Amino acid sequence: LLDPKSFVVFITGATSGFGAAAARRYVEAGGKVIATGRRTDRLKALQAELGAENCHIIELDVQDRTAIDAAIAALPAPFDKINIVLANAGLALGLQPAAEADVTDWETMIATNITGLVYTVRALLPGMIARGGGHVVTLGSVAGDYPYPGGSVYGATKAFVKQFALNIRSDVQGKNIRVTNIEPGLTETEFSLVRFKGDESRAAKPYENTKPMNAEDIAETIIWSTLLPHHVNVNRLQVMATTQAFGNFDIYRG
Ligand code: NDP
Ligand code: 8X3
Repeated sequence: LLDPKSFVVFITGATSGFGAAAARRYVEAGGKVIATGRRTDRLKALQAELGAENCHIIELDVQDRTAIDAAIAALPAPFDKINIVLANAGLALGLQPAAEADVTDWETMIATNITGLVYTVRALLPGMIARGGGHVVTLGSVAGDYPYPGGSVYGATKAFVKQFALNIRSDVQGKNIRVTNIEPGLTETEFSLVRFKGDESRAAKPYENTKPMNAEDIAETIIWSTLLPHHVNVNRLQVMATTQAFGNFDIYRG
């Protein structure tokens, strides 16, 4: 396995859920992280917990391409030697049928999950190639493979992320860059609270009377995929809670 002490990990969406858990897990393993997100109070608390020598923080909205480029250009040593990008920031908004969905919700999901993610990867890839290698880890979802009612644009953004990751692999052939799309299923984070816009009782429903995965479970799969030797590339990693499986096709009988 690789030595995680050599890892410098740029994380989007490090204020909560998978991103925050991954920041803790990488620092625990001896790595350094650049933790980014919009909520500065959360970033400051994370830095206080992990130590400024291990955790550099940047307030960043992934929809702002100029800010991403400026933040990367201004990184101090040793945080400027990024060799892992965890393109994790993302969200689902709403669960209405397509004909009733709020179009601004769709726009926000596309602007974050697709546009923000490609900005992030595009900004960091050339530096990693110039430094001799690295690893791009993207956050897809089971929703990128399996359709479900109300998942129209969210699932489609995650299908985009999967194909983007696979296509990048083709482009970086021979450059010592690995690309992995992590595809989790039901995991209890702030994801559901965001999807249902702060409605705590609706947000709790998907996790009621069952055992979902938690952010630490996914952080473990993320770090595992990056610890494997350089000659091993996990293309896609689909992970579900043991309590989650597949349903029947929905046949309409009029
Ligand atoms: P959380 O809501 O707990 O975390 C989402 C993170 O994304 C937050 O840190 C948030 O930070 C950040 N974020 C959202 N919008 C922006 C933005 N415009 N700019 C920068 N950061 C942003 O959810 P999860 O940890 O569960 O989700 C992380 C990723 O995993 C997402 O891409 C999600 O789609 C995916 N996923 C989640 C699953 C689940 O069941 N939980 C399953 C499969 C995939 P801030 O608001 O501070 O900017
Ligand atoms: C998050 C999992 O099933 O809520 O991507 O879409 S799901």
